[in-house]
Amino acid sequence: MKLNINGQIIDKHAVWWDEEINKVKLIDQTKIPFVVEILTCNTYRDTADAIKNMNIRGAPAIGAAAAYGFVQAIWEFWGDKDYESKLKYAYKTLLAARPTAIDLKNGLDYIQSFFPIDPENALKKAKRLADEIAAEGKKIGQIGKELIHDEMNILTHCHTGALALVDFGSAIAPIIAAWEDGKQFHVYVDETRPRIQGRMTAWELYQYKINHTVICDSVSGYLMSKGKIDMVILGADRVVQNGDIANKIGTYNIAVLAKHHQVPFYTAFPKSTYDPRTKSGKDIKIETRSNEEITHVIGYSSEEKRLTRIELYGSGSKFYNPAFDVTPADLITGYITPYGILTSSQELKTFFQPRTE
Ligand code: RUB
Repeated sequence: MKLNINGQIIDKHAVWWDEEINKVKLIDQTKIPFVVEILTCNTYRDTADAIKNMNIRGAPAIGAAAAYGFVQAIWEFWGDKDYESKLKYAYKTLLAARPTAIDLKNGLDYIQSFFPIDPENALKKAKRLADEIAAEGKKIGQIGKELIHDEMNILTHCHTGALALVDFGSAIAPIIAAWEDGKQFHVYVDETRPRIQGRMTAWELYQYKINHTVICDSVSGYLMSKGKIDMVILGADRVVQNGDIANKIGTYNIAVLAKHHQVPFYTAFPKSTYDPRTKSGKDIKIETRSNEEITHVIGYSSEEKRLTRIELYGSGSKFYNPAFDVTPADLITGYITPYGILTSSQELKTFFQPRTE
C-alpha cells in the first residue's frame, strides 16, 4: 500500500522486516488517520507489545507481525545454549499478546513447523507468509466484487483494510475492487466503539474517493428497517470448523438484524484466519480489554495540533469491554475467501488445507 509519511510516499506492507537494521517495522495504527508514523520494534518483546497495544491490529496483520517477531527471537537466541527454552518463552509471549484472532497462532506455528531453522531461512518464510496474505487479500477483492452492484448500500464494521491484512484488505478489498471497476454504490461505516476502528475504514475509503457515511454502531438496525442496507461485508478474526466466526464486538448484533431483515451477510478473510482445530464458536477465547478503552477516547485536538486523550465518564460505574463476539454459521450467507465464495463448513474444510511449505 502507498502511504504519505511527512510528504514522502512509501510503498509498504502493514508490517515488514527492515533489511538494513534487521528489525521489524510497522505502520502505527493507533495514530491513524491523524498521524502516519512508522514504529520500529527492536526485539520480539517490542513486537509482542506492539500487537498487545494495537499499534498493529487486524487478524491477518497480527499473524504476519507474530511471524516476524518469532524470527527476531530466532535471530536473538541462535547459538545460545538455552536456545530451545528461550524460543519456547518467546513463542508464549507472542501468543499471549492477543488471544482471539487465530492468525497470530497460525503465524507462529507456520515458522515453528520448519524448526530447526536458521535465522535467514526463518526470515524468508515470514516474508513469504506476509506476501501470501497480501496476495490473498487481492484475490478476495476480485472474487468478492462480483457481489457488489450499482446503487447498493453496503454496511461494514471495524477496519478490514490494507493495514489490517498486510495489504489490500479483506472485507474492504471487494469494495475497492468494485469501485475501481466503475460501480457506483455507497458504504455505511460503523464507528466501532470502543476503539473506533471505523475512522480507519473511513480514512481508507476516502483515499479511493469511495462514497461512504460513518454511522454510530446502533444505527444499522434502523437503516435495515428502512430497507437502506442491501448487504453486510465484514472481516473475521477466527473461523472455526462448524463455520462460526469470531469478529469485532457488535458483529453478532448486525448478523441477527441482517437475518431478521433478510439482508445478505458476508464475512471475508484469508487462509490465516481459519482454525480447523476448534469445533465451534463456543470454544473461542474472547479477549476482554482494558476498561480505559471505554472510559477514555483518543482524538486530535485542532487547537493543540496533537493527539489528545479525554475522559468520557464520571466515577462510580463498572465497565465491561469484550473485544469480540461470535456469530453462528446459520446467520452467515457466505464466506468470501481466496478460493471463492464458500457457503458451508464442509467447503471451508475442503479449501483451507494447512500451509506446509
Ligand atoms: C478482522 C476484522 C477486524 C478485526 C480487528 O480483520 O474484522 O479488523 O475485528 O480487531 P480482517 P482489532 O478482516 O482483516 O481479518 O481491531 O481488535 O484487531
